[in-house]
Amino acid sequence: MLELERRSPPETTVRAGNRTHEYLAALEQKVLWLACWTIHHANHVRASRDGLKVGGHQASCASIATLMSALYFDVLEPGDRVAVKPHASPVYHAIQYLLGRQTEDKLARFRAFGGAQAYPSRTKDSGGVDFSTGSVGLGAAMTLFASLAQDFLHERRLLPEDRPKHRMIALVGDAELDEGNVFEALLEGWKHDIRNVWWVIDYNRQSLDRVVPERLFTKIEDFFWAVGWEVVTLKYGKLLQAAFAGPDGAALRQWIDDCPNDLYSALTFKGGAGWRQHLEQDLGRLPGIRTLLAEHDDGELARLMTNLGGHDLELVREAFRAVRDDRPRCFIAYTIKGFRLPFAGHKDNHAGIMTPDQMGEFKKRHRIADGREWDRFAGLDIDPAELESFLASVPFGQRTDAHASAPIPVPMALPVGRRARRTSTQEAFGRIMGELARDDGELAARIVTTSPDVTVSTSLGSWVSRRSVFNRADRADVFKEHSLASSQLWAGSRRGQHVELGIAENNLFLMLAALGLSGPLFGERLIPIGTLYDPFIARGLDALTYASYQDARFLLVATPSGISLAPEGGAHQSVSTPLIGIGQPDLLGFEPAYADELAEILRFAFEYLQRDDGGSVYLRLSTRAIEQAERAMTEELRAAVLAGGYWLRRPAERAELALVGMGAILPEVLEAADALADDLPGLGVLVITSAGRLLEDWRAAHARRTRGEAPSAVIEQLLAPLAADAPLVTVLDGHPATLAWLGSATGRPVYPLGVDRFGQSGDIPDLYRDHGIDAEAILDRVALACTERARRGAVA
Ligand SMILES: Cc1ncc(C[n+]2csc(CCOP(=O)(O)OP(=O)(O)O)c2C)c(N)n1
Ligand SMILES: [Mg+2]
Repeated sequence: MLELERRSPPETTVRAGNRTHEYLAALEQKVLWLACWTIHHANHVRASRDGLKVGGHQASCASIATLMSALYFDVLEPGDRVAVKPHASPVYHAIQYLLGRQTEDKLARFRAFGGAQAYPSRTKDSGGVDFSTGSVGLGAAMTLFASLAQDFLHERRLLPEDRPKHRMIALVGDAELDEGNVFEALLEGWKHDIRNVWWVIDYNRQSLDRVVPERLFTKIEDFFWAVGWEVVTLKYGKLLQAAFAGPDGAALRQWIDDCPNDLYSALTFKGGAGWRQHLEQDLGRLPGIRTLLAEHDDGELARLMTNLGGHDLELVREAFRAVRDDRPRCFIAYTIKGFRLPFAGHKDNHAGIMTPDQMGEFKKRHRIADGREWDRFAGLDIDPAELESFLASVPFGQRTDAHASAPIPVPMALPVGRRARRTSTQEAFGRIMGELARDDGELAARIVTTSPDVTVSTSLGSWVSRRSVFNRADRADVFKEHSLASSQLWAGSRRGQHVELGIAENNLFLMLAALGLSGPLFGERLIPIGTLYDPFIARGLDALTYASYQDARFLLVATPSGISLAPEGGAHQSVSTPLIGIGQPDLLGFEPAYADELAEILRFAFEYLQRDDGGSVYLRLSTRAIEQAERAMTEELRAAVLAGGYWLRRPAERAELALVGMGAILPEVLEAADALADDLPGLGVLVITSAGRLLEDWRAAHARRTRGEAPSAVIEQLLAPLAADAPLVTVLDGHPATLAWLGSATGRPVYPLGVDRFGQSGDIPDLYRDHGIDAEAILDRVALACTERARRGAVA
C-alpha cells in the first residue's frame, strides 16, 4: 500500500463535552446493518417471481459506511449537494431512513418496482437524491459543473446575496477515476477556478474485477495537485497511528506501506492468523513487534491491521471539519472493500452477498432479534429517545425538498431579425440568438449558452459578443484593446452569459445537466443552450443520457449535421443522430427545414423545457442555405410545425403517392415533385419537422384507443387525404429508419431514402447522388413505388 503523501493530520475540532461521537458511532453501525440487510432482504427474503438474481453490493457499502455516516450525520449542511457512488445506494437509503426521510416499505422493496432504486436516482427515488449516479465517473464530474452553475447564479446575482455558496460533494469509488471524463472535468474545473467541490474517494483499492495496482493513485494524486486541488489523504486510523508511535512502530508502518495492495487485501480476508504469520515471518526479529503480536489476539490483530483512515470515524470527522476554505478538495480515504463483512478484502467480493448463514452471524453481532431487522435502533446501547433527538438535530435533516422556481415568461414570438430569401437553419439560429442578445427581457436574461470550442462555428458568435463570456474575473478582449480587427469581441465578465468550454463533449453535457437543474438544485431557473457539431453528440452520448435521466432541462443545438456539410467529409458527417432524436427519452428532437419553422420551434422549446411534463429539446440544424418558403406563419401552420409535420404542397384528394422530406434536403424533394407534376398531378409534399413527436403521438393514440377512446394520431390525420394504398417516398439526410415507420402508421408502403454509410468529402450534388438522396434517386424510387403499386393493384 504505497503511501501517497504524508501530511500532518488536521486539528481536531470534534465537538467535545457531548455524546455526539457516541451517537455517530452507533449510527454508523446501524447504517452498515441496514444497508446489508436491505440487500439481503431483496435477495434472500423477498420472493422472486422471475428467478433473476436481484443483486446489490454489500462490500461496496461496507467500505463507505463510515465516510457517509460522518458526512450525513455530522458534516453536511442542508444546502450541500451530494453525488453518492452508485453501489452505495443502500447506504444512502439507510441514512435517509434513519433521518426519517425514507420509508421501510421502500427499503423492503429495494431494487423492486417502485422501491428504492439500485443506484441513487433523482427522478425515481423518493427522499431527495441530489444527483443520480450509475454510470461511473459522471456523478463526480457532475458536482464540479454544479459548483460552476452555482457560481454562475451568484455572479449573475440571481441568488439572494446572503445565501452562502454550498458544497458540491461527490462520494467516488476509486475505480471511477479510470474514466477519462473525470480528468476532462478536472481540467475544465481548473480553467474556471472552481470552488466548493469535495470529492471523497473510497480508496478500497478494488474495482469490479480486481485489486488495483498501487502506483496508479500516486499519479492520480499528482493530477489533483496539478489542477489546484488540495489533497487530504486519510491512510491510517488512530489505532494504527498509535501502534506506529510505539516500539518498532516505524518498521510496522514501513511494512504496511510496502505491502502490495493484493497481499494486503488477501491478508485482510484471511484475518488475524494470516497477519500474524506474515508479521512474524517478516518482522519477528524486532522486539517491539513481538510484544505487539503477543498483546493482540487474532481478532484484535485483524482489527488493528485493518484500521485504515476511511474507517476511523473520528479521523474522518476531523478531516472534514478541518476544512475552512472553499478550495476544491480531494479526500483519499483508505478503506477495505467489505469491511466488517465475511468477504472483506476478497478480490471477488464486488457483487458478493452474504449467505443466509453469514447473515445470521452478522445479525447476531449486531444484536438484532428476529423480526426487528428494520427497527431503527435495535441492538444499540443508546437510549432510542436520545438517538431520536440527536437525529432530529442533524443539520442535513433540516433540508427541505427541491426548490420551487418561478417559470420564466416566454414572449409570443421571438425576434427573428432580417428575413433572408435563402438561408440555413444554423444561420437562422444565429440570427435569432443575435436578436435575443439585444433584448432586455427576462427570457434573454436567463439564457446561458455553452459550447465545447465550437461557439463561433455553431453561430453563437453574435450572442457572445454582446452577452460576453462568463468569467469570475472581468477580462477585456485583448484583440479589441489592441485595435485588431475581429468580428468576435469576447470580453470575459462576471455577468457573462456564455460558458466557454474546451473541446470535451462530456463536459458540455454535464454542464448542461448542471445548468439544466439549476431550478431544483438552487431555486432559480436558467434556460441553458448548448451547441456542438451533430456527429459529436455520440462522443458525449452517455453524459447526455445522464443529463436526461436526471430530468435536466436544456436546449441542444447540433449543427452542422448529415452529409450536407459536404466538403468537411466523412469524419464530420452524422448519420444516426435523427434516431437519437427519436430514441432518447426526455429529449424531443426536431429537424426544421426552414427558418420560420425554427423560430416557432425555438419559442416552443423555451416553454417546453420549463414545463413539468416537458423535457429537453434537440435541434438538428444544417449549414446548407436553401430557398425559403414564401408564406405567413398562420396559427394552423405553427401548430403543425410543432406537432411534427405539415403539407408544404397539399396533396389532391386520394393522391396516389406522396413525397415526405425532412430538413436540408427539401430542395431535392421539391425538384422531384416539380419533375413529377405532369405524371402525378396532385402529388403532395409532406415536411416532417419532428419524427419523434409524430411517433410519440401515434403511440399515445393507440394507448388511448385501448382505453376505448377514439382519437386519431397526427400522422393519421396528415396522411388521410391520400389514397389508402398510396406509397410514401421518404427522404432525409440521416438514417432512413427515421421515417421508415410512417407507412405502418396508416398501412401504406414506404420507400425510405437516407444515409446509411460513412461519407467522404465532396459537394452536395456528388454526395447526394452517391448516397441516393438527390432528386434523381427520389424519382427512381417513385417509379419503383408506382410499378409495385400497379402490380399489387393487378393482383388484387
Ligand atoms: C460507465 C460504467 N462502466 C461500467 C460499470 C460497471 N461497474 C460498476 S461498479 C464498477 C467498478 C467500481 O469500482 P469502484 O468505483 O472502485 O467502486 P467500489 O470498489 O467502491 O465498489 C464497474 C466497472 C458502470 N457502472 N459504469
Ligand atoms: Mg473500489
